[in-house]
Amino acid sequence: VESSIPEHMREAWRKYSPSGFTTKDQFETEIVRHIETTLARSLFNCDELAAYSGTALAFRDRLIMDWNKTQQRQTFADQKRIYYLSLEFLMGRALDNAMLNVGLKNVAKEGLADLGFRIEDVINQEHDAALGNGGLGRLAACFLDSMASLNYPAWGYGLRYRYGIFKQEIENGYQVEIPDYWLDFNPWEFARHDVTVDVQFYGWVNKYTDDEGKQIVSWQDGEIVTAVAYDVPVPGYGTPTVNNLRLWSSKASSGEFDFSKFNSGEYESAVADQQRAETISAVLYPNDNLERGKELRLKQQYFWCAASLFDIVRRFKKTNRKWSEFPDQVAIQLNDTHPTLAVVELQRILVDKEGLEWQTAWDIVTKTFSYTNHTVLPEALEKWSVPLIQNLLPRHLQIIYEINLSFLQTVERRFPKDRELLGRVSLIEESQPKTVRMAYLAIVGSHKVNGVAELHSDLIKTTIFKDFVRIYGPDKFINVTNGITPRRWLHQANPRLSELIASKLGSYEFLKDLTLLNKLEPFVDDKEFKKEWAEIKYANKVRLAQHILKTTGVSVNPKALFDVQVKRIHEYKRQQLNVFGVIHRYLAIKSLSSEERKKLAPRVTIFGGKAAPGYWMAKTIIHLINKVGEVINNDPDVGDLLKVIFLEDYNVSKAEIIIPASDISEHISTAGTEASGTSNMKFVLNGGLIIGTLDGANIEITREIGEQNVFLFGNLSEDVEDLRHNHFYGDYQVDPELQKVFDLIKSGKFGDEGSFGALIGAITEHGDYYLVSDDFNSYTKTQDLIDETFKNQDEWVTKCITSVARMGFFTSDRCINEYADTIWNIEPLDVAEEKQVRART
Ligand code: GL4
Repeated sequence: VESSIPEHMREAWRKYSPSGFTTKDQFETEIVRHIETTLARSLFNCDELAAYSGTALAFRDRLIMDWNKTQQRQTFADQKRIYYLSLEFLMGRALDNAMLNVGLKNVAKEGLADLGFRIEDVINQEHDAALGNGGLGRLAACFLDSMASLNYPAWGYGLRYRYGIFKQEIENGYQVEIPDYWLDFNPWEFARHDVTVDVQFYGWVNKYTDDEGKQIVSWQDGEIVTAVAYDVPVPGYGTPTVNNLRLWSSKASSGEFDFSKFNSGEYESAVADQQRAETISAVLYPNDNLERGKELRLKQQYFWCAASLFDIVRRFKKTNRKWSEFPDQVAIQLNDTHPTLAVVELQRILVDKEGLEWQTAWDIVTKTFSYTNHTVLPEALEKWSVPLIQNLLPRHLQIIYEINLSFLQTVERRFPKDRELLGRVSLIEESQPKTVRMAYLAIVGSHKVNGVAELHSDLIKTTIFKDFVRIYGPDKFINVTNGITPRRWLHQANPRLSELIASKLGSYEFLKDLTLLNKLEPFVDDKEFKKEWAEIKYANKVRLAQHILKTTGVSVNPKALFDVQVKRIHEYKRQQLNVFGVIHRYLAIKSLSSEERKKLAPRVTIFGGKAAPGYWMAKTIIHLINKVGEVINNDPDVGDLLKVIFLEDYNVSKAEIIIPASDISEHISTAGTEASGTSNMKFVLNGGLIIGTLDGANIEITREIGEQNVFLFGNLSEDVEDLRHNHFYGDYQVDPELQKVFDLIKSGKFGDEGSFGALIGAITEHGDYYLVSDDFNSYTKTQDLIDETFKNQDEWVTKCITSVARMGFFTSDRCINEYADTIWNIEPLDVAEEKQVRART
């Protein structure tokens, strides 16, 4: 390619191509230039937002140079690439991350100081990129960071929602949702108006035989919506690799937009068509672990899958390879079942467009795809109504039926006459209306299926996918335990702790190889080190206390034990267990004399998290927490012994303040319900201990850091079924201490007895599905043990340091390497040469 360009042109290009700032002076030149020209501001009206914008643009320039080179390098290397398809990418802020990854945060800090700004204030101007709900979306973001940091040729594909997850406000104790319009100024994306894909919906299928006797299938008419690519650079840490996250935005296709209508004065209907197209990428569905079969959601899924597949196939075709080599060049990971239509779409492209034989095409498809399951909750498993698909994607429904037919035929041959098995594993559920079981389609269309923590991967094999293990054998189903990026979740969120660790280990190499943390263990007896460790935790708590005061008006004592539960609000995550425990503690305090109270360990219980707007029970839990807080925080008998805080609008950037400030965090889901959890890893990595059930990754965290460093409680997942059964058929009674909590709530102490009664009723009348009562005693006893342990600060800090030292396993780098080796079969790109070039310049 390069040799086709004349030397004098190449020479000029080389001479003038920007090299990027490295010094403070160069940075200041860049930022001032951007503020004055790109933003048309000056010294006299440059506020913090403008300073942020200028800084972001200066760093963007640097990233985009590396981005260009990375893309060229990957094209020349011509290796297999991984495409990560996810409907959610919960990226958070980009500037701090970019500065740290490029390694120029100090340069920026000093440059900004010269210009009259504090770097923290500048960083705080940025709006979070919140294109996700919770753990699933944040995992995708951690994976992008690791894939870039490890130099894998990787692309993310998602949707460019105009509105991310809603902003949460609390009014009179109730959650209120505010739309999250985040695109006013977003320097981190590049609109590629030249990279578009036309995506078809509705219409009908025409099947005929052509003159040569060949079966032709064509999908005709319907409507066309155009996908426009927006590229977001994803910088790796300490490497020249900057990968790409491509987000699709929908707009009316120029062919579709009816100019004749416009001319004839039907402006309104012409504009309505346009708006209908733009609606597809307008808003993120705000549910976590819940599926609601809405047509617009199906449209989003197909729109994004079709655009991404077209793009991937287009890139493959440029290499002029045979179709049989497609799986040697392309791996596609399905992040949950949301992108499962991509399986059907690739089969459609290969058969209908490229003319491959059905079976040849299907072999290519199954070698290309792999699928990650993220939940066993039945209400989260996607099932699309057959009539809905029939109408929106008529050709895809035919293909699904054909896939099903040939799959069931294979099953029938292997297990003759097992009619029930056929019914159970069919991709079509014979319900009213019929539905397509998307998880089953994803399994059939993939060569590997993985769960996200050991227990979860075992559970999917013995419960929801049991029959498929019989059919395909056990090797198709594997475990890849989740991980988190230590760059954002240690170095960025907790810079002082990262620095202290680096001072002991001799370098920041642990950020690239987290297992090096084990070299901290010998320091657990180092007095000076422990003192510094404790000081850093205290400083982080002071910072959070200031945030709490500013946002809630409640003053909390940073010397108290900070007990944190931040995550989506969901009955299975059991924030209700936590708040009932808080009321139990309140009753205990009230029952003591003022002398006895002096012996108690003061505690601040902090909650945060969003409830899906349509999830009434979750909203009621938020309301109860806030009302309990009002009563307890204003009771003079309690004082500093107990404070209850609900932090508004929990998101990635708030997590970066909250997590480093925790002493204890709560991961207390009913055993067998939380597939993995990832905040548990973040808290421990930041020197906090956890209270948790034997669920998800808690189990592996315990194995790594040692049982003596974790506060475990509650029933085991293997006993859950029997316990539930017992609620209805045994002589079952609610825990007596919990009953006292209920009595207080019902007395009206916290108001709103009606709604809160429903929370109680779920436990006392409706079978206590989440086993709150069964685990209550064990939970409160364990909380008492935590109080006792916290009183011995020296022992506590020892536990914290030991735990951090043993957390190396939970980096997303390990996790991505496992995916690369066992599922994707891809290699990182060699960037040694590029690094040398860089070192020379
Ligand atoms: C989730 C799980 O609930 C969570 O345990 C897991 O850590 C996360 C990433 O694998 O995926 N599944 C869904 S759905 N939402 C999640 O956060």
